Amino acid sequence: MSVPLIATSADGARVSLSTPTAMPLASAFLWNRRMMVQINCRGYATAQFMQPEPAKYAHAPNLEARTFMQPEQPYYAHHPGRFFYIKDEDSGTLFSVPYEPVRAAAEVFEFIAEPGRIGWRVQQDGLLVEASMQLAPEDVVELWSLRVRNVSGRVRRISVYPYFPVGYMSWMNQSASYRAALGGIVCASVTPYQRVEDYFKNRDFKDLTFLLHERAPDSWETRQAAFEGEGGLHAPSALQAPLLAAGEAHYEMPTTALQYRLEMAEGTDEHFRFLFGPAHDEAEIAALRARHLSADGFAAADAAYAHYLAQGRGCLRIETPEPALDEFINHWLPRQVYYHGDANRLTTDPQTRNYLQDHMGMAYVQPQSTRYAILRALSQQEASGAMPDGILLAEGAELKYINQIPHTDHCVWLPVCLQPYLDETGDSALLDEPVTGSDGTTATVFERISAAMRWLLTARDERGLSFIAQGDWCDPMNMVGYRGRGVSGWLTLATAHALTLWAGICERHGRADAAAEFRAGATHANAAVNTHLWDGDWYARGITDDDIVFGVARDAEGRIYLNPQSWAMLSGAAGPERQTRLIAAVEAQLETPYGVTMLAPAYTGMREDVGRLTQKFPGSAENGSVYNHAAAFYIHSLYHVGDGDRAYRLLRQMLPGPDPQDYLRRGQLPVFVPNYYRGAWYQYPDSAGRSSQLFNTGTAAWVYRCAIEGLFGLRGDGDVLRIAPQLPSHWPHARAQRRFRGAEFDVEFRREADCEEIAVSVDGVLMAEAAIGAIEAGRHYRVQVTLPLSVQSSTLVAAFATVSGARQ
Ligand code: CEZ
Repeated sequence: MSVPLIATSADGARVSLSTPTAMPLASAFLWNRRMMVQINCRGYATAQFMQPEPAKYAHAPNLEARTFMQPEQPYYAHHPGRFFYIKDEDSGTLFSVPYEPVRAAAEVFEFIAEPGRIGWRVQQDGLLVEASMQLAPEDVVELWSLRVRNVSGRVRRISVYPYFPVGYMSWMNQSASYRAALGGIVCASVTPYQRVEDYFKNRDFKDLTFLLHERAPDSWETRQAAFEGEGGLHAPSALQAPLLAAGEAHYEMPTTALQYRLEMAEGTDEHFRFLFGPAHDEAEIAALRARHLSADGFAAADAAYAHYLAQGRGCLRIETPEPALDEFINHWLPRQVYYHGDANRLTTDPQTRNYLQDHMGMAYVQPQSTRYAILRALSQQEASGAMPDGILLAEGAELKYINQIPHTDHCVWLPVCLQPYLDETGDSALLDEPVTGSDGTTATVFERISAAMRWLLTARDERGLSFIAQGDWCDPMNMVGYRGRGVSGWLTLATAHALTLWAGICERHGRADAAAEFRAGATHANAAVNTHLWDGDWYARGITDDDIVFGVARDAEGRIYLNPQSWAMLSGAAGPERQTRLIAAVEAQLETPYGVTMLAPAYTGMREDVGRLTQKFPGSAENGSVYNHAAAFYIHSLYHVGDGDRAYRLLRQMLPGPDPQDYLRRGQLPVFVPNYYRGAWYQYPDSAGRSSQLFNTGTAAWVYRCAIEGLFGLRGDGDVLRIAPQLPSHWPHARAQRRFRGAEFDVEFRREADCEEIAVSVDGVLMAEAAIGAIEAGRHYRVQVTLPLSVQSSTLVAAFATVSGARQ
């Protein structure tokens, strides 16, 4: 029987990959509020922790270190990973787990991703090795377990060598030694700096990296050069000796390697536990050891981490004709949303748009966190009403990197993210909450968002089109308007959409005057786009400083961009006829088997009036990949206009599998949605579809929202739960459990031949409309939804119009 490439457990919470070579970059991640680790099936890892800025403890040299590289410190090939070498002492045979660095083909290989653990099961040379990593919810430390079982039918004499390279730590000071009292290897360094003031910042850094063991080893090595020697990483010279040399590293590349010499009878097990991580001093290392390095400590961390994850389990459980979708939406998608919202992508100054969209996702997971985020963001609003480029989360944090580049879209995300929060919670009191800004002034949420909307209305040119400065949602579109004149078509549409949403909120909360003002603003912005940016079959992306319209049919590259099309549907700029045309244009020019790309054709060289976006490799990132965040906007807009079948098709394309060929092409496990899949599939057909493996992406929040409110149509609206599903017409039935306002709704959807329009009954009683009111927290509702056999999109459009009419 052949082993499937990818297998999932019956409950979908365990995904495993049966080879380390077919999808070499396939990865999974664990995190807590202070750290994250992403590790791939072969054992290469990227880890990061907050102190409070992001830092590494087993790292590639940072830029600064490279600049100041000393000639006597050659830059060794760096390989951040977690490896276990296993050597047969009699035959000399060597292999390693997970797969790197020896790369010997195993008899059995399994890379296993679970929500709270990442592990491997590898059988080789008569030995079954199980390795796994878990985290504790509060501390910065990796908890590693290793179990070796002799299944060879004879006595075995082996050496087991955990090898966790640390990399080049510092050109100022780096060393390592074995510390018997602490029970492990400690690598020490001084973070490089030159400005005196940095000394005081760095003084509390965790400049130590440790590997602690539970069982005392037979020997160890702490010098990377001595360990790897002439054999290199694949066959370290040090493994040829009976024992590692127990060396100390004095200003040379440190490392952590241990050796256990074992004699194992047939059928016996050896079990090891290790801790790996950064620390400030020995006391901290000792405390981590005491807390975690035991069977009880691991079990406690496991339970605590499971509890942590359970708090982010989301509000939807589904059962559909597509098990792969169920697994992803029930287990992995809310987890990814929770990661973004709870850890803020491990930054102290998240981009404002990311912060708000990530917390839009949290409205379905932990709404109190969304509330906090909205208040926190508004407390940093500028006097003009503009929102800053990033939101500072920690004391002493500063706006860095991309947040020093002026982008003009941040205000848009306030109502876009507030709307679902209000729908989800009904917490209209938030609007009257006073917020004191950094300048000391106090204004309510209502006043502050109104000011932000007025800022959007003023930041436009004489035509009514929004200035782009050095970027909008698209970070690297930095040269369209850097001279102060260029405008963004997308941003003008997004402004119209934000204003309309905000007008709806104003209306509902008795602010009719404000509603009228903002509605008029939206109409004006939409009209400006329709006048200046409609290109015949789709909307242009913008107009440059030199008054050149781009993203239009005459452009050989970047002819059509996705975002203006999506947001023209959301904002209402596109009437039915334009909608039909632009959807057809997107289908013809942007759709691929792996989802819808963000622009096409990809740029092949710098276009100086667009910017560094055009310098990215064709088909990567914003330059024409299937950029899932933008694809999710499009899907959301398709649900908005009632094109549920198309929306579902594209949503489904965002997830890899279950066809093995699709997994192989994307190289991505169905445990998170990556920020992009490669596009440019005419130019580079071989790499088209390949995953970026990056799990930081606004996509997660939007896809979760699309599933809840679009696909299943279970959306809050004032005091009621509206039911307006847009299930794909080929689904005869589906089931959803929706948690909403403290109640549980068990919803069964069924298509029936004699059904002409949606009918909803609750606990056996037919409702007058497709909505459930007077919701009692704690109650369990049994809901039956009957749908016509083949849903006419017109019915859905009509249903949607009722809902959005009531909302706006
Ligand atoms: O960053 C994301 C940003 O975090 O790109 C999105 C933007 O909306 C998000 O706020 C689209 O531009 O070149 C760049 O600066 C890129 O823009 C990246 O930093 C990009 C990363 O790929 C993360 O996804």
